[in-house]
Amino acid sequence: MSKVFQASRGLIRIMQPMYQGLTRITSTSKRFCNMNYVNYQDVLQHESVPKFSPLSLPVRGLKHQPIRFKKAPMDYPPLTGSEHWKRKLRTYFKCFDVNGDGYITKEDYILSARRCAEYLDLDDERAEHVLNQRIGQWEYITKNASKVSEEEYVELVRVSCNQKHLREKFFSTVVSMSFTLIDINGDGLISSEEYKVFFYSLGISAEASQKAFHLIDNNNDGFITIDEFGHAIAEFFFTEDPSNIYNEVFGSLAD
Ligand SMILES: [Ca+2]
Ligand SMILES: [Ca+2]
Ligand SMILES: [Ca+2]
Repeated sequence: MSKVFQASRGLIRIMQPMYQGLTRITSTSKRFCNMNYVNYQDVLQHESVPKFSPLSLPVRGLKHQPIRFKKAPMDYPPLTGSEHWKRKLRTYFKCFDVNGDGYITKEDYILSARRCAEYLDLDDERAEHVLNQRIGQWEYITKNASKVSEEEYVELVRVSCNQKHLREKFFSTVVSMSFTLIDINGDGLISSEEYKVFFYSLGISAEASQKAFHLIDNNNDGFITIDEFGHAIAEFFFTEDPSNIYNEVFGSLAD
C-alpha cells in the first residue's frame, strides 16, 4: 500500500465523526454516540509525504492531538434546544449542505472536493485523489443512507450533545480529527489560509473565513491551536447564549 493511500485512509476518517449523525436518520441517538467509529492507531500514523508547498496537496501525516479544554464539555449545562442554538445548528448544517438543496447528500461531498481542488489548483491526479477521499468518506459515514434534512439533523445533534458519552469522549475526538483535516500541512496549527480553504470547499466566503479565524485565534498570534479550536467548537455546540463570541465560527448565522 502506498504511503499516500495510507494517508488518505486516515484522512477519510477525519471528518466522519462530524457527520455521524447526518445520515443515520433511522438510528437512535444512543447508537449514534456509542458507535465505534475511530481506530486511533490508524490515525496516529506519521507518513513521510513528498515535499509540496504547504497548500498544494491536502494529504499528509495525520496526528491526533489531545485537547486541553478551557471548559470541559461535561461542565456545560444540558442544552435546551433554544431558538438561538437551533439557529447555530442550522448555520452548521448549511455549511455542509454545499449545494444548498436542503439535504446533506453525497453530492455535497463531491462538490466540496471539487471546490477544494479548485482552490488549491490541484492537477487532475490530485483532484481525483481529493474527490475519492470525499466519496470514500461519504460512503463510510453513511452506510448507504441517502440524505438527511436540516430538521432531522438539528434534533439529532441536540439529543446527542446531551449524552454523557458524547461529552466525555466523542466530542473531543471529533474536534481533534476535524482540526487535523483543516490543518492541511500537518504542522499542528491552522493558518488563516488553511481555514480559508476549509471554508471555500464548503462554499463559504473568504470574508467569513477570516472573521471566524480571528474569533477562534484567541491569543491573536495568527494560528489556531488545537486548544483554541476545541474551545471555540465547544462554545459553539454547548452554549445557548446569543451573545457568545463564538456564535459565528462557521460563518454568519443563518436566518
Ligand atoms: Ca445538499
Ligand atoms: Ca497548518
Ligand atoms: Ca492562536
